[in-house]
Amino acid sequence: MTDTDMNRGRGRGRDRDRKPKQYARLTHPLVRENGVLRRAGWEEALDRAAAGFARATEAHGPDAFGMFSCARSTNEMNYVAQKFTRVVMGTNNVDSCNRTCHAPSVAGLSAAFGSGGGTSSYQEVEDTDLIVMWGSNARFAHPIFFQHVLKGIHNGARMYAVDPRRTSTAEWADRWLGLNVGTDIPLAHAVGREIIHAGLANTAFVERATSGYAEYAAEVEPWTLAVAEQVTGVPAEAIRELAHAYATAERAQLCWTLGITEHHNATDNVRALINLSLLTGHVGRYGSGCQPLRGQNNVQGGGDMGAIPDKLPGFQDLLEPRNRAKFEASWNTVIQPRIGLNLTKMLDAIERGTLRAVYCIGENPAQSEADCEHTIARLGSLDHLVVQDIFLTKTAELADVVLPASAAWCETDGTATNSERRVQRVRKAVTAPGEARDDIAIICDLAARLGHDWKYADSEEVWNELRALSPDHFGMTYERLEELQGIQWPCPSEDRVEPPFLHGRLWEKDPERRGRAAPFGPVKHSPPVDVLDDLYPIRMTTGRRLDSYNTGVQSSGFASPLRRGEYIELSPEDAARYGVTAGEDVTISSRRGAVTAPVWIDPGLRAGLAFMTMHFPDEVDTNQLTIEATCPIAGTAEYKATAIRIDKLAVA
Ligand SMILES: Nc1nc2c(c(=O)[nH]1)N[C@H]1C(S)=C(S)[C@@H](COP(=O)(O)OP(=O)(O)OC[C@H]3O[C@@H](n4cnc5c(=O)[nH]c(N)nc54)[C@H](O)[C@@H]3O)O[C@H]1N2
Ligand SMILES: Nc1nc2c(c(=O)[nH]1)N[C@H]1C(S)=C(S)[C@@H](COP(=O)(O)OP(=O)(O)OC[C@H]3O[C@@H](n4cnc5c(=O)[nH]c(N)nc54)[C@H](O)[C@@H]3O)O[C@H]1N2
Ligand SMILES: [Mo]
Repeated sequence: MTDTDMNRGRGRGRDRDRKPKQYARLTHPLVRENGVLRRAGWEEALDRAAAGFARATEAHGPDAFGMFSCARSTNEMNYVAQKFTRVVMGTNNVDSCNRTCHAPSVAGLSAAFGSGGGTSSYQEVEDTDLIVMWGSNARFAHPIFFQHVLKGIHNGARMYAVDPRRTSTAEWADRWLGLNVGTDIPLAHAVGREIIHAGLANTAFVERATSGYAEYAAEVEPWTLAVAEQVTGVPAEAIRELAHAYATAERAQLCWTLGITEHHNATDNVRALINLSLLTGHVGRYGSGCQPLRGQNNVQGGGDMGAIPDKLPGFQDLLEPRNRAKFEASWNTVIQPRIGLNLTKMLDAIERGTLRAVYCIGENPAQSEADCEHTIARLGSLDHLVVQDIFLTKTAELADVVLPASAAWCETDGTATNSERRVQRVRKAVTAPGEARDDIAIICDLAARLGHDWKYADSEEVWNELRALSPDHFGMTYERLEELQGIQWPCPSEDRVEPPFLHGRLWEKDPERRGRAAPFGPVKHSPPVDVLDDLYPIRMTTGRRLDSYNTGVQSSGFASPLRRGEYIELSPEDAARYGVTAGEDVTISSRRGAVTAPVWIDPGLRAGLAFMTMHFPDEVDTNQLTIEATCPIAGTAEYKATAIRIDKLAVA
């Protein structure tokens, strides 16, 4: 029976009566007066915004300022936003929602390969023999990439899906490995051990291109198929099959997303997967690679442009004095020689009272952060909050000044960078409504009020400034980007394009290369922080549906006959066990809070596993339930593992 059959008549009728919140497009600036936001002119709003930043840093020093930059906006905008933070405000406290999703991928890839980018290209997924989708529901969340996956399957590739839920992506796989939430390291280690014991490791590659193999082999040794079956819930024979398929494939793509990265030990999870590519040599050559599918349209670019606390534009290390000197000369400034705070740490610093003013561009942390009531209290305690968005979000409702921006994807010129590191042009197709203005123009007007007169005639001028400072982008003129329909980084030369994959050096027979070997990460299993017990016996994971986007700000306004609102999705076994039926409202409680939502029965869920989205926070605020346990290396929260209970509503 399909889930449509199981929920027939329960969802649609009910959903017709539910009216999702329609967000108002921002058409003019707003300022807070006597506790409420009122309409203001641009001059007044910009004066107030700039004065508040100046007050906070004059009283408490430059690190009292923090920038949340926008992963939906252009590269050029992110470049200007981080320059504003470093040059005008004098701090490295700049970050974006990369922190809530793929910061662990960047950290893990950087540790192994020295670069945080996905190692291969979309075309290679069509030209490969095996695709492993690990903790990724790409059919819903990366539909364009999934078209390449489908072509790969059409061309003969086999596919494995590793996900606690039998997702829409898993439906396309040759085999679905339904593991227990938070047991990816045991599974990956058992795959690695099996590869070693079956004599299928690529020993020549391991010897030539990697380091730390002995420690890795010792770490995986206890993870026999039988032990792993017990911990992960995946049959030993399925683990063995995956190990043999991956190790014997001529070419293999290992793709992962938030099922791996939204955990308290996320960077370790990423390392555990990368280890498998090192063990088999499935990296650094055409058709084989490690591919974290990035979330927002330009979250890759935001990081590349330096809108992160530890890197300068072009992903250049901030702690390297030569890098700082180059930017200091160009920007005529002194860059703080200390790594700034990431988004997670900025929120902590607000609570400590050391961070007093935030400039939030195109982010909605009041609804997207784990344990969001806590985040709302923190944002509410700021001396000064400026929100620059295209809609009046819940975060904007907390602001002192709200600045209306044009939407980067259709009302602005610039470039954006996708998951395969391809920089592409975006063009202004329509004019922004009302008085809404370009993100870059707004930032520059604030910079001018704070004593920095930057004049950029257009986005190309910003891009050329970046190109001159970033060797990886130097060869990408706007003209070439048009002509070649996008170019992948690295692109150091104006007359060449580089191979579509990274780390080909790992295959070079270069005696000098030893020092650049890719290290294995001998990581250990660590179960989810929010433990199951008699009071909270159900494991809930959260994620996405095809027809809605993140906190719903950009997607709840349009009508879709297919879309249903928020539900608590339960397995048929759990619905029977707790005596609840499809469509019935229940209370869902965690150690942080409680919400009410109707039940949806999903036969793709195993007993003990529940699912909710984050798409309808105005109706059901899922993040009141989630836990703030974060990865110590990357700062990402464990959105994927909450302990909950469900209760029938008391009859009045
Ligand atoms: N339609 C749509 N597309 C989107 C978005 C959207 O909101 N809507 N958001 C964009 C953004 S910001 C991002 S970051 C991406 C995210 O894209 P995905 O990461 O693909 O999306 P999710 O549904 O959050 O999580 C993926 C899967 O992880 C699984 N999972 C949960 N826990 C575990 C675990 O412990 N181990 C393993 N192996 N798997 C686990 C879940 O069951 C889920 O199917 O999507 C982007 N694309
Ligand atoms: N429970 C749970 N929570 C999660 C997750 C999960 O899987 N489960 N996933 C996490 C992940 S991966 C992410 S990325 C975050 C997302 O969290 P957020 O980034 O906070 O949420 P969004 O809804 O994507 O908010 C994007 C905002 O950008 C604005 N915007 C869009 N385009 C532009 C533009 O061009 N200029 C400006 N100035 N603004 C613009 C939109 O109007 C919107 O308000 O949520 C995280 N929260
Ligand atoms: Mo994301």
